[in-house]
Amino acid sequence: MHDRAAAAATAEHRQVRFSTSLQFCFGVRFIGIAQHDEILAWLPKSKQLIATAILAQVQQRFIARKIFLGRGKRQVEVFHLCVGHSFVSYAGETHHKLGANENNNVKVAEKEQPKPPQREPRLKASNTRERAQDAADQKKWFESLEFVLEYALKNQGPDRVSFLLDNLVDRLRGSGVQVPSVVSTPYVNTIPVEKQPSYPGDWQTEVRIKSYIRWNAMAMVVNANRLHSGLGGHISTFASLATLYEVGYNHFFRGGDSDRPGDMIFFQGHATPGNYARAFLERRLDEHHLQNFRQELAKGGGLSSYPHPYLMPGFWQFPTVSMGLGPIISIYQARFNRYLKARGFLKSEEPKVWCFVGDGESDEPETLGALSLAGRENLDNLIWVVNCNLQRLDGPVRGNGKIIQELEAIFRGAGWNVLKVIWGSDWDPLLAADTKGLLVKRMEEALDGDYQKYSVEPGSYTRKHFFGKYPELLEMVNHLTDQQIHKLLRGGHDTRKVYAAYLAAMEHQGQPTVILAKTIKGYGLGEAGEGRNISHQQKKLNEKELREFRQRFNIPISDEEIVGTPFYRPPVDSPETKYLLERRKALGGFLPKREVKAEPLKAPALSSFAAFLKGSGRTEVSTTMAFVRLLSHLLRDKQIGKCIVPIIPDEARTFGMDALFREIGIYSPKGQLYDPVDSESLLYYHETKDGQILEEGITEAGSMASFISAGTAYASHSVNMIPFFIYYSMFGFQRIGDLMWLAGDIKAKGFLLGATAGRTTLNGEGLQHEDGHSLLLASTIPTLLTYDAAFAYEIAVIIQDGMRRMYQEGDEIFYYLTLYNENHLMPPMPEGVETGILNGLYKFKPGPDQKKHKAQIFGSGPIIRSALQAQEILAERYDVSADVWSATNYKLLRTEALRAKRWNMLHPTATPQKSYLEKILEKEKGVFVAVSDFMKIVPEQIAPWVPGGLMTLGTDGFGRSDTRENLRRFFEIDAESTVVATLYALSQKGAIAPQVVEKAIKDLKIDPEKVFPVCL
Ligand SMILES: Cc1ncc(C[n+]2csc(CCOP(=O)(O)OP(=O)(O)O)c2C)c(N)n1
Ligand SMILES: [Mg+2]
Repeated sequence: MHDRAAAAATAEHRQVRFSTSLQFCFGVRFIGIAQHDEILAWLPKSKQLIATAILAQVQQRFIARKIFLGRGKRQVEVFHLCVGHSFVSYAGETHHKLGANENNNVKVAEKEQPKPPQREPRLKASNTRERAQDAADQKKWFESLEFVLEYALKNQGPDRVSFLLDNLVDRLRGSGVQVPSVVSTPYVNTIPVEKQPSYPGDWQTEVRIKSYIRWNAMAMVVNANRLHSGLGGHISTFASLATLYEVGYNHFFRGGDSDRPGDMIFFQGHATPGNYARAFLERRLDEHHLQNFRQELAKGGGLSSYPHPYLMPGFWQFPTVSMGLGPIISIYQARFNRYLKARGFLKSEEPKVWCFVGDGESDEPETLGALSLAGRENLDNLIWVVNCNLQRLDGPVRGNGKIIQELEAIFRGAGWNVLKVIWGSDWDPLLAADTKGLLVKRMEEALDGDYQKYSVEPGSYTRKHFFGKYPELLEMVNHLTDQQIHKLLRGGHDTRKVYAAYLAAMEHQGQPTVILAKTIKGYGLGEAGEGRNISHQQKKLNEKELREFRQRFNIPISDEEIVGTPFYRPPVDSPETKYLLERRKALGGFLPKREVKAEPLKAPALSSFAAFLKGSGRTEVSTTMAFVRLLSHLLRDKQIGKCIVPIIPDEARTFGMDALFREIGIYSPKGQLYDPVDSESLLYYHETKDGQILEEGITEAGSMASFISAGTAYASHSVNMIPFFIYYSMFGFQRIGDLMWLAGDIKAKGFLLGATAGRTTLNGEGLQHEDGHSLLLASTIPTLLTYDAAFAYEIAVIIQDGMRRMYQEGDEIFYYLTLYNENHLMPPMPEGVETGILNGLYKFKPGPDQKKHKAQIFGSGPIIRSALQAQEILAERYDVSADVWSATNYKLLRTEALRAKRWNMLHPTATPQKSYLEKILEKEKGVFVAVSDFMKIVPEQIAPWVPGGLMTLGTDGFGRSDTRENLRRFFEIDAESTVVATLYALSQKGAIAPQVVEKAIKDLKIDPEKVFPVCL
């Protein structure tokens, strides 16, 4: 048998580390089979049972066949403990009291001894005597345990053994021991039938409610598409989810009507018809809403296709339809809830965070990318339900494999509690009769592609191809008709199994839980789409299919009516409506529901930023440094300091923020269990349980998820938190733009700080780091204000006003500010420029009088210095007086101008309106030039409203690593290039001769034949 086991060890298993006693005593969680030959070598060979047990931990198929048949992971864990952990207490030799230090590592309580063994007996013993002693101890422990198990197995049966082992595991867990997990367990339900709690609800009423919801959800999509072909919508996702939702709605999901925040539920994005259909039964929505599904512009309003708080702000809380974003945000949301609790903002009972995930969605890197955070931080306030309907849009998720098994291994490896809900109750008697493990073996053998086929084909097919593989199995289902075989329920459609899993998830402590629920896509649609590859796209049902649907779910709609696919809602005083409402009342109100109850904050007055308004004197500073100082200043503010949430993906030192580590601490649920290497220094790396900084490590996506959680605390926790997420600007919109888009949808508030901005300012870093387009990407988000500040006082004015607007006035917007790392003198704020800074453009330094020609140069960020130098050169050498303007926000200028233009178009006979931009430029003379460290298209946004047009300079093209000077010449945004552009604009207007420009090019040493920096 050992040989067979070894032979069966597949390459994919080998990559998983085997955890032996030493490893898992000290926190390593993974268990696999990579070194199974070594394990076998130190197993007591004569004892087949234990050997099998160990093999079971390394070979799941043996688990299924041998002593762990159908019992799941726990026994396996216990065997790890027994063998790897020197399970002396049960052997009756010594009673160890196992405890855990704060790091959750095993420690033996003081005065208790002996210590747990520190090494693998055979592999690590340092000398012969020790080795012999270890081996002898080990043997005794094995024998003692084995005796107990064999005795129990013989005399009391597997159930009692299971009970015994479960209790031992619980005892260890209760003592804080990190019980390791195997990466995969048999393809059966994790919760055995004997552990299933009884169902507390009125099961039959619930079934009826669920059926009506199913019908209405289907009818919404069918009706919408009948009226307007191509409106889209999805029937089959919710059809697979209905039970998973309904058990939650009737028994678990807590609403937020009390002081406690409601549970935060990330519903599967394209299953919205199910949520709407339920809200209809709850009488939160009416028939006209359902009729206007996906017709949001219809009279009286419609329903958004997917969960969008921006479009339905009283209803949806979490946008989820961009696959992967809901899952990652849910993890950081659960973590942020803990952060709020640790910092004293969340005083009431902690809400649960639920996230419904598609099995196909699990392929998105964002879905699985942050799992380990949830495991590491013991987020037992987080429950994921993966709807394993085995299909995605085009076809099977893992036709040649098993998505549930694959996910189980991943989640377990990341430290999650995994509950598999694979088989419905109909399978319980079959599994009970499966004394030889043949059924489980067959369950393991069949692939997801096969299971999909079983859901589509008649029962005779399953009889022949699934059960028929082994005569004994065939016999086992002799008493079932083909129809009954076809109807054998999958776990995710079985209310009782789902309830058991949810309850276990709610009660589980110390780990997040994932429920892997096996379902059928398009469940109940029959030939119209159940289990079929076209199921995801199915939007229409013919009359026959409608009748079948009605029949299957007992919907009280007559033959005459059925063609019209009417909605059905039981009367107000019906048992169903009463039950439904009573359940929601008992659970604290309706969900989903978004409500803004946060008290406004008082933003500090601009005068409190005096230090930033008066300039930097003779000291050169960058806008990044100015921002960091401003942040420190805000953190000390008595009113709002504590509400600030600095979020940093491992770049605090780059941005000069390391002083904050000690000052306000880095949030860590475990505090700091080690002596930091720099503890002697003033700025040591300080982790603490109530730390204020979210130091996320290298994950911009995770940081953005934290930003979103913090930025929506005003709606989800009724408390205004002010996130400042500072990052390398290149790795913002470009890398995680979809999360930033979602931040707009979810109405997150706060400040995004794109540091190291500018294609030429971050010199030396090259193509992948130098950002000259984040402002452009940012400009696509409607509720985002994007600022490109040049000076410290501008930063102060923008942030002060941002706080006022978002937290005092309640505007549901957010901010993006570029920050640069170029040091220069920060001038004092000129009089009266605040409005100009906020509106996007103001005159910073007028040119000298009495020059022949006039020009206006708009500069942004540190490149305003090119404009200022050009101003001098133009005056001195070319008789041009150039006024220099600071352009802080082209997007806003454009939006304002568009607004005025549109109004004028629609009111052609009224006095035309003028935008801010038009007003401030109308009296200005000369040519207009814009220069910045961003692509030309950024200033070009305002070109239509600039008198005489706009000459733009910018950094189109890939970045390069070189000095700032060289880069600015290369991209033609330095002072000399600005002079030439201004002169050229003047020559274009006929104000000067082209020869003057040509001479300037020569004098200023610009190579007219130099390479064009923009490709193509
Ligand atoms: C990022 C992203 N890519 C693609 C899509 C389009 N899309 C919507 S649903 C879907 C299939 C989802 O399959 P699964 O996650 O298994 O959900 P199911 O409908 O099967 O429950 C796809 C590809 C999307 N919404 N988001
Ligand atoms: Mg799916």
